[in-house]
Amino acid sequence: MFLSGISKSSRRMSGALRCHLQRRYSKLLVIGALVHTIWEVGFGGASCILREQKSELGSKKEEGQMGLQPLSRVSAVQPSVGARLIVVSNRLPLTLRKTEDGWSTERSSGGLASAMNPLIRKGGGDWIGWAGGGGEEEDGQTRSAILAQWAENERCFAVDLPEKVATGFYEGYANQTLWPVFHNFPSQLKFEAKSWDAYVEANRIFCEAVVNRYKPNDLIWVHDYHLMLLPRMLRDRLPDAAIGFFLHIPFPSSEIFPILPRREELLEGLLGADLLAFQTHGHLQQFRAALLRVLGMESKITQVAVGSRPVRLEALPIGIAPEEYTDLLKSDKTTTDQYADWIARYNGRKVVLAVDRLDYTKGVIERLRAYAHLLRSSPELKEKVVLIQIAVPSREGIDTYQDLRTEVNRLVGEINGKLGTPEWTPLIYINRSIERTELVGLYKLADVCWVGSLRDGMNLVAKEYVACKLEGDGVLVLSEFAGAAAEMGEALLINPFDEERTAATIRRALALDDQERRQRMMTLHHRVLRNNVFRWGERFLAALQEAVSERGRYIDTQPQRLRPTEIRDAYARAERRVLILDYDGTLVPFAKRPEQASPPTRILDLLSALASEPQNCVALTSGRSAENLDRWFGMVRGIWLVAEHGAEFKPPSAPAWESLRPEVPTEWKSTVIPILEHFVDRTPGSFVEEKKYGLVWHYRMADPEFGEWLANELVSMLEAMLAETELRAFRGEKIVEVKPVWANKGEVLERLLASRSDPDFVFAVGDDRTDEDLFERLQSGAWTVHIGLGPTRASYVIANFEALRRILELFAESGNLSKTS
Ligand code: ADQ
Repeated sequence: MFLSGISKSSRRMSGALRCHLQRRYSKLLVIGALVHTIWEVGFGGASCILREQKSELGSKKEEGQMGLQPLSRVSAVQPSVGARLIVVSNRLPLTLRKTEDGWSTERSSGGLASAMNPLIRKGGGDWIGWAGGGGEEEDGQTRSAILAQWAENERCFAVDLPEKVATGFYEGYANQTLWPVFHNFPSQLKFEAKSWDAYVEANRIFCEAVVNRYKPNDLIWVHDYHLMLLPRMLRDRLPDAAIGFFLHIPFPSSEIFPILPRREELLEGLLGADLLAFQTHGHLQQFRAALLRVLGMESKITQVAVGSRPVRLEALPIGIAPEEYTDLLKSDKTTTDQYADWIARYNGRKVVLAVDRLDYTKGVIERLRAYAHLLRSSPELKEKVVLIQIAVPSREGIDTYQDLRTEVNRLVGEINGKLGTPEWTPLIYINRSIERTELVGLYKLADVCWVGSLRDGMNLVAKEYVACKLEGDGVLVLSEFAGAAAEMGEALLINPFDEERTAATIRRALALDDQERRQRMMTLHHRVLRNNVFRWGERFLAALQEAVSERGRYIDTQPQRLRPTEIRDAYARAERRVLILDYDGTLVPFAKRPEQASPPTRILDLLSALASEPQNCVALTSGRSAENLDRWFGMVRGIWLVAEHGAEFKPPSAPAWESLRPEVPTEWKSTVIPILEHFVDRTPGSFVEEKKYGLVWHYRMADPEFGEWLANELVSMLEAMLAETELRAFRGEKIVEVKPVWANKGEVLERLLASRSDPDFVFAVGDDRTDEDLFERLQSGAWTVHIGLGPTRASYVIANFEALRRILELFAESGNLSKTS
């Protein structure tokens, strides 16, 4: 049967797939509704839905567009072993504040500073970032003197942002638009065009600062969501520079990312880098899905091609510098004294610890509610447990954060007021930054560390706690929505949105038996020590250097322009030739409807002339149906016809078509057709074509931007649905096609080559993805030719169908010449 040969589950496809499709179909309707909403509401309207890819991203070939633009070539640099590092992040590890007593320098808080500080201290490098704003005008000279000292002593180079730019950039687009969307909180999204302008301007100012410090061979490492436009800006100014980007926060799902205003610019901004690294594979996959859906760009797991330049993609989970914590534990007096204090204070009580920036993504409110639930439902814990919640103030200029603070304060009062006793305060709430020495003492003290992020790139607190558990005591309770969960499976995982079960997990953590606790903790401890921040930094920089070298190799493997005279000479010299020609987009331009692209007489004559040469085996390969090819090319003698991308073929003068597989199942079509029809309903001008083996959704006549957008949506949806079957969905020129995976031009190649033993000239030409299967199978001696721009495995490129006709005419002429000579 049709689906045999892949897996048992896929053999049961018709029923299983049907259910699967039905389940997915309901999702499709939701997505369809979302698509519709965005279309209706606008978010900037159609103009922001999908812009044509441009400049380095390559422009899409349109009918009648002749010229092939030269590929932009960025030369390869070989960074030397001791290459200098330039780190660029929004904040420097130092923050300058204007106080009543003058200027004060503080250490910046937060995960990025915690991670990068030890790395830079150990490995060296210049750090460019914003020093914090305010007061520049009043006391500019002293301020400049302090910043000069930072540069001299700490290699920290401050970027000054005008106040308006700083506010729009930091509190505006970065933290009220990007932050909520990237953490899957679309309801918190706020957008103003002027804050976007400030974001662009801030990135531009950072770009100037980097360009001013840059020397050839430097490695530039850009950090996080504040600077997503910077890689592209830098690439334009420093085309040869080695540029890496690390995203500390999660990348949102492909259903949420598209709601982001200015999403295309952000993706294009990132693609200026040589290396894009994410905290987890999940985030990386979401990024790839966004590329496909928003820019229509396909990518491999580890790479995406931007014109002729590869961008490497990596998942590199960040670590901590464990010694920064363990050294304090072992030998710091303040830590030891403070630990002794805490022990005395909480003697006999179990301590649960939570440490967060006060941010709605960290799940503080959800934690407090779950804690209240725990206390109410577990009377045996009365006076036996204390939750210490450390909450460092964050982004207080933003209303949402003030609301959060108010609600947290209310809950703290309620818990202690209603559930505490005169002898027992169940919740200790510390709403300030605390010293590392104190934090380490708390980590050592805590029986349980409760990380309840609703969404988090990684979460370093989880790793810091585990690092401090030298003896393997303590239990980590970790949200499954923190990136850390991907590599800390020995923690007790929670869904922080589920108050009741979270409370049950905390109860379990408090009662976990000694052996299990130690086993879990020691495994985590060793892993955190091993996968530390230095290893992460080394891996990032090694990947960046490799990505830059790859740029050089990649250029070497890019197709060359085909010189007509060169191939004509090779053709003329050959005695056993195979010519494999795609049809639509290759021999003829695309027409509005498939039936309108009938072959002009000139093409039929050329094919006849080439097929009549005894040295030639000529094959016409197409995605069209056998019936269509028979109608148009049935009269051309001596030609092979290959229909439906290789599913069926007809050798010259054979009476009937042969199929690559004996049986032709069709039952799946009745499930996929309604989905395609749903897209037809939403997309005026589009239609469904049913072929013997496949189904095609054509949208050439639809609004181009909307059509492209929906096509990406449809492919990602179908790909997920069809994953375990022999069917695949792919995009062609203004089409989405579903067909069996074995129906490809590469499969039929063997039959073709067998008909011309030991050929000394193989010429294959095509313009779309289906031709890539063929190019991949052909050996290096073959003349594989791709028409137009875009990534290809072919060895050569030519501009368009007209250039191909000229080459075929040269072939035909040289055949005539050899006959007359
Ligand atoms: P953050 O959102 O800042 O970082 P996180 O990873 O938890 O989140 O790091 C917080 C850091 O601040 C930790 O080093 C912690 O010890 C420290 N800290 C927290 N509260 C404190 C307090 N009250 N006093 C002193 N120090 C405190 C972003 C992403 C994360 C990602 C990091 C690193 O949001 O998902 O893990 O970057 O990539």
